[in-house]
Amino acid sequence: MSRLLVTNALPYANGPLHLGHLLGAIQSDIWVRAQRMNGYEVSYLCADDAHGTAIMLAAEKAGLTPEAFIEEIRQSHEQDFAAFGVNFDQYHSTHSNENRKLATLIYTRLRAGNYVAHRCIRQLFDPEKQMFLPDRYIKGRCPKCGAPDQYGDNCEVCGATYTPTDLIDPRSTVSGVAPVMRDSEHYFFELSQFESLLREWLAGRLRHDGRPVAHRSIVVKLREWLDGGLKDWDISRDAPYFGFPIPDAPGKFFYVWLDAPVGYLASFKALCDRTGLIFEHFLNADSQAEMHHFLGKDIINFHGLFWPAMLHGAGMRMPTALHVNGHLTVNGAKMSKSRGTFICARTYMDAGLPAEFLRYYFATMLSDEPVDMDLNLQTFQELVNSHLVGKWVNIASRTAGFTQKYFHGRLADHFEQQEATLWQQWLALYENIGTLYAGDHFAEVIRRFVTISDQVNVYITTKAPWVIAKDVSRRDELQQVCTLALHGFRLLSALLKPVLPSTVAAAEVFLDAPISSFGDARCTLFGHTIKTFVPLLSRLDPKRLDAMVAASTQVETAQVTTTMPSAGKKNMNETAHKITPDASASHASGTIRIDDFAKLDLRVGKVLACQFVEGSEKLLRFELDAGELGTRQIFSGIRMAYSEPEKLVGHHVVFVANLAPRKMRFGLSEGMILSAGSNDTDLFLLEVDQDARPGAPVR
Ligand code: B3M
Ligand code: ZN
Repeated sequence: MSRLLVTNALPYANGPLHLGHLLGAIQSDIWVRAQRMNGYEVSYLCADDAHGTAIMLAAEKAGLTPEAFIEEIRQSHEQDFAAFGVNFDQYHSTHSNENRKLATLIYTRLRAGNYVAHRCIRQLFDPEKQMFLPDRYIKGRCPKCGAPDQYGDNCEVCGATYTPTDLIDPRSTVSGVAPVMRDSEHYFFELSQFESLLREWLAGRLRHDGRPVAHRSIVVKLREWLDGGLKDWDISRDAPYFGFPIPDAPGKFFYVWLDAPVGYLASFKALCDRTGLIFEHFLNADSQAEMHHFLGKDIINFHGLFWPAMLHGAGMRMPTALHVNGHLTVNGAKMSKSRGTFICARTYMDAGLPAEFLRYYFATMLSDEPVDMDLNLQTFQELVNSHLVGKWVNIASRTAGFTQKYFHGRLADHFEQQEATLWQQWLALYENIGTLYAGDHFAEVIRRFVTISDQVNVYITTKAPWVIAKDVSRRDELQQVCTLALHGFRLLSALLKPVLPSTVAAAEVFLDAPISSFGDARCTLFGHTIKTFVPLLSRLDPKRLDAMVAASTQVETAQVTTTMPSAGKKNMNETAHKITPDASASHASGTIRIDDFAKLDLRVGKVLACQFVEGSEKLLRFELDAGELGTRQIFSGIRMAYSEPEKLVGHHVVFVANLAPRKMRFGLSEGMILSAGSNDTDLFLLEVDQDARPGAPVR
């Protein structure tokens, strides 16, 4: 009962992750983190879905073996998930030994149970390429309206649906030749034998708590399919195919969707082998462990019909629950490359946007209902700035300074009556947070967050600690205000922890009090000493969103010319901005006019952060407070001259603010910091007096 297997839908190994993938993964990651805080032991699994015709052909086009092709993509997927804090215990591949063994085992058991039938089917065949063609690899003229270049299943011009054999003048999109009809023996999984079992399972009658396996709307949909009569499922494909061979069936391979969900188990098997967990305890038919699948609404037939039937037919346990999410739109429309809203995970990170902002935005809208979600970039910016910076972090920044200055960081020993009453009020609002998370009601959690943080902020504003602080006789009162506010801050931090794991970790360091369960934050910290406050988050700068959209628009052309999704990145330059004399601005004599100089927008920037850049010997990454210009990220090639970058924090430097932003391998560089000197090691930052205001123009 206290152990959970949690899976996230497996992305195909044929392209980079985009924000749509992240929606589901962030949802499952938040759920897993919350369940751990609820006291469960969780194994959180994912893998790349590496088989099938599409991947086979994409690898061929890229001039790679399928194995090499999928391996490169797997690595990029793993990195991208990690960058968004999606923390799988095991990230595996369906093209693995574990999966071959398990898929073969399950199939063998299904065959032994008489659930597999053979039948001959007629299918279009590419005589040039010597392969059977899935419907989407055939194009021709629409049989209804005559529109050219239509796919094998429906016409995008008149909307007619048909089968590929109806097309006029059909062509294989692989070779361009006309396909021919051919017979082939296929293997079918007889799903109809499982109808009554699936009805029981769907109703939740196989769960020990009797709860439904999925949201009502999903159960209704799955039941419609059951009512309509279950058709046998074609699980074989003919060679050439990238997949696992079917035992005792030369030239036949498992259809990609047969071994894809088995990939969940393969990933878990690899985890067991690594950590000593016992696979059978989780997968035996009588296992008490729960198995939760997170997936998109377009693949519920696989997870809600075929997969539970396969598991049961093979003598294994069935899934406990399906958590289904809708699709992601960006700015109200389907993600589109021409609008710059087909946004890859990498592009978001490279624009210097904090991953946890996206996690927060998704959380504000997620519920147990599989509805589509819109990422409105304007709302996104307003929401994270107002909620996270304006409400949550603000509580700490308004009270931590006084706590340090007047009490050496020490909190009061008790609450006075008013404070005790408010604390109880907030605890009441915090009630059931763990249960809300467990039921996928993230948006409701966030509503509680907003209510509590508004109350804490109203309390601070009403008390006005900045006024009380001026009166030495009111020190106790001041300590009460800070103590209660910081307790509120901690409660909110615990609430947010599954959503913002790394930011809350920094809050825990500041409070010097760990949060490992939701209950932890209910305990008071009387007499406790906190650490110095460091700003946890800075406001989202809209320029970064613009940069992300601009970079996404460019990606389209980059992807047209490169077959490998990551190949585009290799062209990106590592070197930072260098001054290159602009011929048009310089005169023959080598002098410039004042209006040439005026083109430079030089500004004072205060260094908020300065770090080494992993993988670069030359660069330091700066984050500057640029006053009214917001914050700026700038990569500067002065690493060799500054071996302790953290010492630059707090310094005031001069930078060119109107240099066009430049996309680098490590992120967006938004300007150039001025330094004096002539070579890599002999460089000195131009500094400005500490009193200069960040953002002040330099003339
Ligand atoms: N690879 C991706 C999709 O259809 C597919 C999921 C497999 S989950 C076992 O969304
Ligand atoms: Zn048509």
